[in-house]
Order: sequence, then C-alpha cells, then structure tokens
Amino acid sequence: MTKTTPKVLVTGAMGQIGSELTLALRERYGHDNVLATDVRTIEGPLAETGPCAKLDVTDPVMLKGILERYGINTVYHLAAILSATGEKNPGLCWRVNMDGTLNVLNMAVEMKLGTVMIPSSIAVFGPETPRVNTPQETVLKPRTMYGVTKVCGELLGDYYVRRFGADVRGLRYPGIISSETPPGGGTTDFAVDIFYKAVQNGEYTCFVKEDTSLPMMYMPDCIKATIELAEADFSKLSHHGDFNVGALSFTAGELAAEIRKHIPGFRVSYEPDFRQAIADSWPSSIDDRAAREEWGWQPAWDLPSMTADMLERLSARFGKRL
Ligand code: NAD
Ligand code: AKB
Repeated sequence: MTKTTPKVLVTGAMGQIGSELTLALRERYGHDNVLATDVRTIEGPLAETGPCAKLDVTDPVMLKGILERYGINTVYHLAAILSATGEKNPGLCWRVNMDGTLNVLNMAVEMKLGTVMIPSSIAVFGPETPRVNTPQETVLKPRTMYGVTKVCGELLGDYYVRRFGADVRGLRYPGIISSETPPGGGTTDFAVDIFYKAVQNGEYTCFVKEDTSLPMMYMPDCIKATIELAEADFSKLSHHGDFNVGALSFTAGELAAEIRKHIPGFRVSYEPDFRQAIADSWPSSIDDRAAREEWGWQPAWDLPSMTADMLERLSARFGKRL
C-alpha cells in the first residue's frame, strides 16, 4: 500500500475489469477515495457507491483538471480499445491507447503522482513468440494494432520509470473471464459469451475453433493480481509494466466440456471469424515466474472452480436452474 492514503483515479471504469476492480478498490481504500471515470456515463453500482466523473483520456486538459480537483495520487489506467474492435478501427485504437497512456504518464511526472497501473496484455506477443510457456523476455512482434499499442505502452512505462523515476506498473493480463460486465470487444470474449449462452439458450456458436488454446484468468484472480502488484514494494521489482501472469489455459472445446458437466445438453458449434487469426498469434500458456518471484503471484482459481462459480452466478441472475 502507498504510504499516504491512496486517492485513486480509475479510467475506463465502466469496462469489464474497471466495473469490478473499482468496487474492490473502494472496499479497500474507502469509497470516497476512489474516483470512477469513463468516456461513457458512469451508471449502476459505480455511480451509487462513490465519486464518479466523465473523462476522455485522450484530452490532457480534462485529465489534469480531474487529477487536481480530486487530489489524486494513484491511477489505474484501464481505458482502452481491445483487439477485435481495434482491428475494425485501428486509428481509434491508436488514439485511445497511445494518447491516453502518454497523457497519464506525463501527468504522473508533472503532478508527482504515486503508483500508476497500466495493464498490458498477452496481445503483445505474436506468431514468432514461443506459444507454450511463453517466456517473460521474448519476441514482441504483435500482428494487431491493439498489440502494437500494448508493446508501446510497456516500453513507455519502462522509459518513464528509468528517465523520470515514475512508479509505473503493469501486468500482461490473459483473457479475463467474469460474470458482472460483458467484455468490451476482444478476441478472448468467447470464453465469457459461452457462459451466458449456455445458461440462457443451451447452445453457442463459437467464433474460434474447438482446439484454440489461450491463457485465461478469472476476475477474482485478476483483481487480486492487480492490487497485489500495485501494493508491492517498488524497490523489489526488476520488471515494471510487463509482468507475465498465468492462471488457466484451456481450449474452447475443453471449456465447453467443463460446462457440459453442469449442463449436459449444452451444444456448441464452431464458426471461426477474423478473430481466429488473432487467437492463433497469441500464446497458449504463460511462464509467470518473474511475477511469482518478485511479488508473490499465485492464482487461486482453476477451470472447474471458475466454471462452477460462473454458472452459479449467471443462472441466479437469469433465474435458471442448472
Ligand atoms: P473494456 O473494453 O471492457 O473497457 C474499456 C473502457 O474504456 C470502456 O468502459 C470504455 O468506455 C472506456 N474508454 C474507451 N475509450 C475511452 C476514452 N477515450 N476515455 C476514457 N475511457 C474510454 O476493457 P477491459 O477489458 O476492462 O480492459 C481494461 C484494461 O485491461 C485495458 O487496458 C485492456 O487492454 C486490458 N486487458 C484486458 C483484458 C481482458 O480480457 N478484459 C485482457 C488483457 C488486457
Ligand atoms: C482481447 O482479447 O483483446 C483482450 C486481451 C487478451 O487483451 N481480452
């Protein structure tokens, strides 16, 4: 934990991760100390449980005004355009991901902020990277605009640490699976969609092939990893904005089979689209020894426990009996 009381800004708070991470941060640091912002209007539990404001991260004047007004010293910069939406609109992806990140980093230096968390992604990797047990230090030649912006974001973060002494940290999240807010336009979205369709319809058409294997993580582990890295002793970190973090790895077919243990009649067909090529360019499993050694990373959820919990939550939400 930072020594002074964290006064936290979350950008992109209405998104899949922000909507749950913001509530966890409010529980931890006090509801009034965590400001939820997004380019969209903040609604629902985020609006009901603490301060919120509209913020377009590509606008440095707006960002500075909010940092000053709320006395912010800690930032979780989650605003981004993800891989699939980024391929449909690469220009938007570059502007939001790069201008937004640069604005946050410049403010971190100008306003002498404390910890700035900037997530990265397995999207930094490409087809030249070893796919199995992908190392921490390896080839970073992504084939998506999203991946390009994530590599640049990691390099910028490291540059601001070394050049300006900023406290920048980040994780290469795998695909995040969660039940509260649907994902926002990524390639790993099938691993969330499949649960909604299993509960609501009993069938799903998957946009990647049955044998597509990707690294994934359940939301409670995502929140745990993010807060643990944010609170780690900065002087003990050799890496900064680019920690590999592993948790689960499975194929689309293995996930369907696990769901079928709870919903025996669940049917899945496979109709790969443009996201198949993106998935094929990413790792299938991750070597996260650096995260384990430098700040004690240890995931808690496996495929059976995550599947059971997802199905229990969604079936309760949609009033379905398993
Ligand atoms: P998301 O798409 O669900 O949410 C992103 C949020 O950013 C949205 O609420 C959107 O309205 C907001 N946003 C877009 N443009 C903005 C702008 N100009 N100004 C302010 N807000 C803007 O994304 P997420 O899944 O919550 O991802 C959060 C972070 O984690 C991103 O950096 C993403 O790259 C990273 N990440 C996510 C995953 C995953 O599986 N969810 C995996 C790897 C990395
Ligand atoms: C996406 O699929 O774009 C994200 C990610 C792995 O970064 N979920």
